[in-house]
Amino acid sequence: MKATARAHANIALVKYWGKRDAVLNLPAAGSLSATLAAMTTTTTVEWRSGQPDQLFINDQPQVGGALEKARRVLDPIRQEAQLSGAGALIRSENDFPTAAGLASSASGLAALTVAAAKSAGLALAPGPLSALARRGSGSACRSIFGGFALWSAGTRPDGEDSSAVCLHGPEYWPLEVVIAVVSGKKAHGSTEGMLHTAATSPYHAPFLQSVDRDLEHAQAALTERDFALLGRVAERSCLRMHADMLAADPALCYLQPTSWRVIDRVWQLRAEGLEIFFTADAGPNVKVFCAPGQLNAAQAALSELSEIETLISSGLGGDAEIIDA
Ligand code: 2P0
Repeated sequence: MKATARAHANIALVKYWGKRDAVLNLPAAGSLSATLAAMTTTTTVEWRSGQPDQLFINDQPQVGGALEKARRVLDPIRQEAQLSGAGALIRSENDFPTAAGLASSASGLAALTVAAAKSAGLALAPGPLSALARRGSGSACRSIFGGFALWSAGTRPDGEDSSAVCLHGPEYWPLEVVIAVVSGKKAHGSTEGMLHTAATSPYHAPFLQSVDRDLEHAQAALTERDFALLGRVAERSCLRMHADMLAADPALCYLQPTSWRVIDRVWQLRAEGLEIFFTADAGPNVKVFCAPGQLNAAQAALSELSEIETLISSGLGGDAEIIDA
């Protein structure tokens, strides 16, 4: 009744921002991501009869939101595995600095899902594992897969057609990423930010309408290994998402002045010939994707920006997997 799993964080190239069902975490549009080797969560789940669910992240006991998200994954497993009287003891460790504002919910909920299902004796295929992880945190459904993943919005009210698939494994196109960690005031949570944007931004419907075309172009860029096209799509998806957030009332402003300086430097470096592009999520950090062979030059150039706190570099990561059972 005990298993340990490992999963990696993912960065969206075509962004998820908006839900069609907030209880089941069904997105209003699809999204596409790359999974990162360097940001890993390792989670052990042990089912114990007659005990409550307990969650520790980096040895800190969690209550409230984090435990709530975990239960959205644990409850369907408990039901399916007929473990109604049992609670899960969950110990989760991130190998990257959570204090730096790097999202851990995707890798965390993906690792939890894989470990919880295995330890409950359920042999689930990657598709159902992805749909379960989605219930905990939307973007977690993409972290079940290594390389490049596509999460479809689906149309069914029960969400059974809304999970991720692997488009290409990590070896298909070994892109690399430099994450520029930028300090800034604590951002609003993604769930809350999405609901606020959907309720108040006049740009939300146009943003959602633009996603299908971005998904089509991003998939074509991957098929052709066309880095310039992938960068064009990723930057416009990112900036349209931030425009949508900025148009909310009151505005949601996740990017800081330093984030913009990094973005501007990426544009300059690209004009000088480096094959790189940026993306940014619900926080001030900027993620710089590099074509194969471009990482060292990108890292050297970005390290000259003194406002950046840390640079973290990574290749693409593999599937979420059981490492001990
Ligand atoms: C993404 N983000 O596609 C987008 C871009 C942030 C900005 O997915 O409410 O933590 O748990 O489904 O998955 C972050 O949102 O939100 C996210 P919930 P989640 O990566």
